[in-house]
Amino acid sequence: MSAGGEGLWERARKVIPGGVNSPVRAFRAVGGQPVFLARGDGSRVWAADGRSFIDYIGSWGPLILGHRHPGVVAAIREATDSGWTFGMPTERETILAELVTAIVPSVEKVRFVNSGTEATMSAIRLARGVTGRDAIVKIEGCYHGHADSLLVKAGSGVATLGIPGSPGVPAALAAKTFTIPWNDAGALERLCRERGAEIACVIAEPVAGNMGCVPPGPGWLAAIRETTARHGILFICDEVMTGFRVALGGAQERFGITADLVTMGKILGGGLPAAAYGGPAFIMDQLAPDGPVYQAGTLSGNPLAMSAGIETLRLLGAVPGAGRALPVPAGAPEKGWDDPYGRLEGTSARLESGLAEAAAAARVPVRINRVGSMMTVFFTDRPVTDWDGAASCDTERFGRFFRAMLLRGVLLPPSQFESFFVSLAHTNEDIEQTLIAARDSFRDAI
Ligand code: KE4
Repeated sequence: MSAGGEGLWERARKVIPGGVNSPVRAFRAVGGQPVFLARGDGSRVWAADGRSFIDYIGSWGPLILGHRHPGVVAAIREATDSGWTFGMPTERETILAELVTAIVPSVEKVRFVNSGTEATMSAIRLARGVTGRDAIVKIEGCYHGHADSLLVKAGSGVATLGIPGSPGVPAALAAKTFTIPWNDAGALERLCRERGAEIACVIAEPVAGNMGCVPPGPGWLAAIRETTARHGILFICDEVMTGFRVALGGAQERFGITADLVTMGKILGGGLPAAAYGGPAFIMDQLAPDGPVYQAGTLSGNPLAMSAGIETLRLLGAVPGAGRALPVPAGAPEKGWDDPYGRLEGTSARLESGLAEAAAAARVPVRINRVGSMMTVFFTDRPVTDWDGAASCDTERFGRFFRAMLLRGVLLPPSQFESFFVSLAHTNEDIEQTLIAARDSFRDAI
């Protein structure tokens, strides 16, 4: 089964490993050939052969405004008129930093990098640098990019030292990463009591998006916050996916928590390569050039990406501190939506309930987890509250559902263990079309 990609894929595989620049795009988890896209606009994408799809990947999170929003197009065009990279400071970086520090709780200073991996890798180095401790804790099922210390899998038993999750990760480094189960405050408590003096940080997605969408259980985020504080361990809240997605101030705003360091990405760059990590000034000032912890980047704070990010956050309702006016690019709409997150909640809730009804009508057992405009349809008959629950899903059945939806013009993320995203460009008509496709696709999935 192809969707505009067979010739392109064969060609790509000759010069790019697997024909893709990120493994999940190869459709290994769902079967069939990957779709090669050629264009996107609003809620839709077009394959190279002209077929179009309602898009729920949204570039894996960045496109909360949909593809090619006119405001972001205008911002990018305007930035190209002045030149788009200098390797020297520009005001655009300061404007975006002022926005982030005004809207993201706990962030007084922020350093821009180019990907979520760079953000989490750097935040971990900073945590290790300021605490003088080497060990870190990650949560089973969470993904924070592909830095060595984070590509580990749980050893046998709970909270044991990590073992390499990929060839090329030195065992000695993996052994510095502890892994505990999601939603298991007891495991965190025991680990910190026994090994807390060695641990620099706990890094966690506040809403797991990379085992599929799994919300924090009652008290889970508060337990991470309280337990780490008691042991002098930094809490790194990885909001690369949830930042500006589940609320303008991210999951920290939505769930009322304040981490020590926050990593951001995806929406922050409006779909261009930009990410960041931030926190209180007394920690961030430990970074070079003021402090001893080194981190650098040729294209960090790239004015083109900064412009796309500024316009994206402006359209989502962000205003900088001290009431500064934001630049409105020539040709951009004067203002964004009224209540964008309320609007996203409405379309996302309709999609969730419609999918649940469609699955029930086809007698297919599913569990749908949703936080705001990120959600996952798990093919299982039991609640999914952690990695074990997600891993027990019927991935074959998900694959059949995915392919059936693709044939009916709906593009979902090609893996059971991913979240899909509703954007402000998704109309009620898009949602209804998706639900019509789902009614038949659930039956095909059996
Ligand atoms: P990047 O290095 O891919 O920009 O960001 C890594 C990252 C860090 N933290 C969180 C919470 C993330 O979700 C990600 C990346 N997310 C995946 C989607 N599951 C990116 C898609 C891909 O790997 O192609």
